[in-house]
Amino acid sequence: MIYKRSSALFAAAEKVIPGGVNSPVRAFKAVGGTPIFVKEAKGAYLYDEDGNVLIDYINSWGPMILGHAYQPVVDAVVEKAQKGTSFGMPTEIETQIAELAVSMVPNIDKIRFVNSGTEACMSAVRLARGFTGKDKIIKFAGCYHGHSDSFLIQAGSGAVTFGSPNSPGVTAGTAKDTLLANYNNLSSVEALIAANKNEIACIIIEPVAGNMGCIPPVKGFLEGLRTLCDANNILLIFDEVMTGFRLAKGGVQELYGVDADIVCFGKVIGGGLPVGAFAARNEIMNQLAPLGPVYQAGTLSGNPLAMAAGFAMLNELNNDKDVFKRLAEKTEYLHKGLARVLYNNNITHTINRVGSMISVHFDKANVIDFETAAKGNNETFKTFFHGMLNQGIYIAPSAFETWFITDALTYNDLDKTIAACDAVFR
Ligand code: KE4
Repeated sequence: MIYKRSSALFAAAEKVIPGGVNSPVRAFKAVGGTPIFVKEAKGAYLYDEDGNVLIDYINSWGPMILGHAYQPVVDAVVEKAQKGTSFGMPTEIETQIAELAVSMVPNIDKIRFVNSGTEACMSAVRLARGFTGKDKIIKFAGCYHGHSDSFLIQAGSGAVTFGSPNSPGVTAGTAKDTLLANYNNLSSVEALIAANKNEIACIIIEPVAGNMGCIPPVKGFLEGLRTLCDANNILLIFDEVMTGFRLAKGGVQELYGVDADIVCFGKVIGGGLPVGAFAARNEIMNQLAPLGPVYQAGTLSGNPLAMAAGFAMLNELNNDKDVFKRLAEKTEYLHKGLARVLYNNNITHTINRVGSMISVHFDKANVIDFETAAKGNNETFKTFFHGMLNQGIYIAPSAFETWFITDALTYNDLDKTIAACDAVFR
């Protein structure tokens, strides 16, 4: 693969954008090499600036669950754009997508739209603090909830990839209110609750983790968190920015049958435009301004252009009764194929998968938390990443990321991907 134009574009970008990118993981720092500049995309394929065609397993980090430039979403955006993109005043489509989301997701009566997953999670924590009157929060090592200060205490993906779990600029004052537990480890949560009696407003978690690679909750873990929250007047926040509208219509609450108090969304809910959201039952959401005292706002929140994209996307997912089954079947097929060729090439590995989220870890141990995820052989991962890329397969440029399967992938694409993996290690 040649990347002459991407290299030139990256050199130009570096002069005017920090690190040449608008989000760190895109810079390929964890795997080395020059970031790929994309010219356009359609379905499961990226067309880069050097004329290479890549099968895409990242899909903008989740949103493109039905494929790039998905026609019903494109049509909705084009049609809406011609009528104005944002007014800073209420529009009907905000109510339409809110009603649809509330009908799809359990345990929510109201939803507030924002512009990113970070905003959704940041606002959800403020709401939990306002609702409970308590200051502290529990998050899990390796989970990432966006880049607001309360979360950059030991974030997953980005910060971990850069090997600097704490970010400068986060004050000690902020850090003291964030407590760190270990994923899939209920006793670590119990210990924090015991040591901070009556001070904890919420536990925020990726109920299926995606920022340490894909890590499913072990049996009883989510149920245990629910019990601990009920016993200690703590709100349970499911950060479903990745899993929402991806793992099931009702997300992880539906898939695992565990109720959250507040649910955060991003990615798929915006259909590729900047949309985040947070949602809960009435008694919690009614605490939000202008109804209640917890302030939260946004110039472009609920703008009709982004709402049109999200509404088209959610309608497609809501009306297609087999889509999540197809996605899970394609991901299982890929899992089995990759495992077969890695085993045949004597490559020590483990693969985690939930629905249409999957990750490959080059270590023999089961990957159940941040510590075991960090044990993966990064040199093997770099060989894997570049070996696949050179064969036209784009996977996550970090061992701490998840792949996101799109329904636009054909079984022929999956077979090509499996064969490419075989070729890397044969
Ligand atoms: P955004 O602010 O990037 O829209 O969402 C933050 C966020 C919140 N919660 C979860 C579970 C997330 O995965 C994310 C963002 N995910 C990363 C991928 N690891 C986005 C990619 C990036 O940072 O460029």
